[in-house]
Amino acid sequence: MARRAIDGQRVVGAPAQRGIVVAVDLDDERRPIEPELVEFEALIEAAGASVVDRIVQRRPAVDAATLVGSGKAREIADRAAELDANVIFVLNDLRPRQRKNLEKIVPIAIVDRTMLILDVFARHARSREGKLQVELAQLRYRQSNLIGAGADLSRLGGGVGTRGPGETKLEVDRRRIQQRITLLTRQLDDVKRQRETRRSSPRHEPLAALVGYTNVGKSSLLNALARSDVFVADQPFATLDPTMRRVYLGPGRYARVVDTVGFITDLPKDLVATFRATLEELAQADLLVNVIDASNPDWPRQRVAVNDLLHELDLDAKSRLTVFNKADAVAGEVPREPGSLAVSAKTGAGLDVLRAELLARLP
Ligand SMILES: Nc1nc2c(ncn2[C@@H]2O[C@H](COP(=O)(O)OP(=O)(O)OP(=O)(O)O)[C@@H](O)[C@H]2O)c(=O)[nH]1
Ligand SMILES: [Mg+2]
Repeated sequence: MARRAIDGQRVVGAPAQRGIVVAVDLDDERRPIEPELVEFEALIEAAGASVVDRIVQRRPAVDAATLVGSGKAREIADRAAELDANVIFVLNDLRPRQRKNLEKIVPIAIVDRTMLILDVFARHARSREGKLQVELAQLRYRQSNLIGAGADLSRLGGGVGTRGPGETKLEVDRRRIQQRITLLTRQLDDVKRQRETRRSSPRHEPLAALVGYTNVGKSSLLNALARSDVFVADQPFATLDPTMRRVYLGPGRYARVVDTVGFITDLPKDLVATFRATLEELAQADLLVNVIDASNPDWPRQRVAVNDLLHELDLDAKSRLTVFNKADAVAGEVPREPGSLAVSAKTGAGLDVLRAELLARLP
């Protein structure tokens, strides 16, 4: 059976992963679980796995030892055997101790939300820098959470990864992981230096950066504005590498518009750390165009996540323009706020107003 080395390639043609979604619902009315589950399942799909069941346990707090209650854990194990599932996807944060205990009761791979997001990133990374960044984030996360290679999504499938690795295997893994981290860090430094050299070339046209939650239509908007053909897909994290296009605003006036990686609630810390260099390019922008998916009833929650991340990236002081996209798909009224615009990247509605606004707001 072909296996994926720590630094190796994805196994081609590996059998599909059949997953059970597991979540603890803390019944917090400020944080309803349903939208989070919907988003979680979209991530699972983007990672190429399928959901065969969903088990949600409602309780006032997570179990300190096993996350779900131990009775529930046994129920999950039975269900997994019955449905021939080879992975459980856990929505809540999982401490190393909880993971270890849970592994003993449910003897299949356990993948948490962070690992899932990292896996989707790994699948979608195209540039050398993107690939290095994702692998580094994966290894760091694995290292700090004592996760063995048995839980590697891309290795799952018939017979593989049905159990966590033994202690000795883990020791070997750990040493190799550390060596690999050192190497990746060095390579990334090189890439960064090269980019800085490129950046120092003269730029005279103003720069607007599209920011927003994942899947809101940032790339579509760039395409509509620049008449370009950047990759667009109805799934989270279709874009990872920043893409810049020149956009015509009016006679003799152009702007550079950059499309970047989308945000998500609780974006894994290891990812923010490794992607900081990419995101730092936002600091170069004259204007942040905050794109919102007006057709998604969950947009207010998404907006909070975006604001939190912009704050974390020290971008609070940047000039911002709020754009409600997918206006064509809104049932009822498009949300309006002072200074905001409603557009549709799909139909082109509102793009003239957006161009005019960019012209007025950019230096
Ligand atoms: N109805 C409608 N759909 C849209 C519109 N803009 C984008 N979409 C769809 O929304 C989905 C996501 O679009 P993308 O442009 O890939 O979104 P993104 O923000 O770049 O997403 P990531 O790069 O994955 O973060 C695609 O299926 C698009 O076709 C719009 O104005 N109206
Ligand atoms: Mg995109």
